Amino acid sequence: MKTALITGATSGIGKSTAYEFSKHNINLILCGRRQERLDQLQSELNKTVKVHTLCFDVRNKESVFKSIDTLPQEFASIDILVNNAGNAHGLDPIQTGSLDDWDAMLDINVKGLLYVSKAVIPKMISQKSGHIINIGSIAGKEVYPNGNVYCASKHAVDAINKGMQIDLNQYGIRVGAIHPGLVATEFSNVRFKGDDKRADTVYDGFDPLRPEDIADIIAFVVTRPYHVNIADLVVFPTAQANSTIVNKSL
Ligand code: NDP
Ligand code: 8X3
Repeated sequence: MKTALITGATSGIGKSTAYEFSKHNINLILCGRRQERLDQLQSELNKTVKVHTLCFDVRNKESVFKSIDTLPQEFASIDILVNNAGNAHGLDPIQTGSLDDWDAMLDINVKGLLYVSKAVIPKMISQKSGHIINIGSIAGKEVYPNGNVYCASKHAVDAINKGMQIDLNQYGIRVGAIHPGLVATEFSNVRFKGDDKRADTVYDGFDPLRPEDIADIIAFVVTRPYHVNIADLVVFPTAQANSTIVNKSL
């Protein structure tokens, strides 16, 4: 049986991926900052697969390395890493954006992803196999009004994905990114700092992607034969044409 480490497993895309992987008999290392949610997931999913939880903030490099370096023996080798933890913080023009929001997005979405990857990659190199899935965004392919720093963080994920593909090629490690458009998760609740009414308006009037849709695609990606690597994938809801064009009249 394979083992997957999923960051940001307490909500949205990461949580749905945990459920989807359990259907494919993939053992799980589930990460997030909210221990009670991790505990709940563990008690539900360990009926099907082995589940270990790691509660850390991806910004805290000591916690990241300590948690991953001291995994129990049965979870020590990691076959799949889903670099999913991340969020947008704020939606402001560059001239009025908050420094705290900028720090959060760059520290979590970029540096956090790097810390977790740096902790896991040596295991994959020594196994001469592994699969890293980086969750980017359409915001990593386009820049939209007021998206500035979030878009920068996701453009960085796109670049890191390509860099990993090049550098890890010699070890037979698969690397690929999935770039979703609008997915109805807690993403906008976080972006708008708990203004749930404003968050709901993002997904009003059209049929957005659901986290299960992305989880289904991630499961497809990891279950391809080993010689097949899905390297870069953009996924929209049907109503979406790009970052700014969403048909709300369907
Ligand atoms: P959610 O807000 O539902 O989930 C975000 C997850 O990230 C949570 O599990 C959260 O866990 C975790 N997380 C956030 N900050 C940290 C941190 N500092 N340390 C550890 N974990 C953290 O959003 P989504 O499921 O939508 O987002 C998942 C990924 O998908 C993100 O990278 C996002 O940028 C990307 N994405 C989302 C899209 C969307 O429209 N929803 C579209 C394109 C990409 P906890 O709070 O417990 O730590
Ligand atoms: C999330 C999608 O369009 O809000 O990455 O940036 S978007």
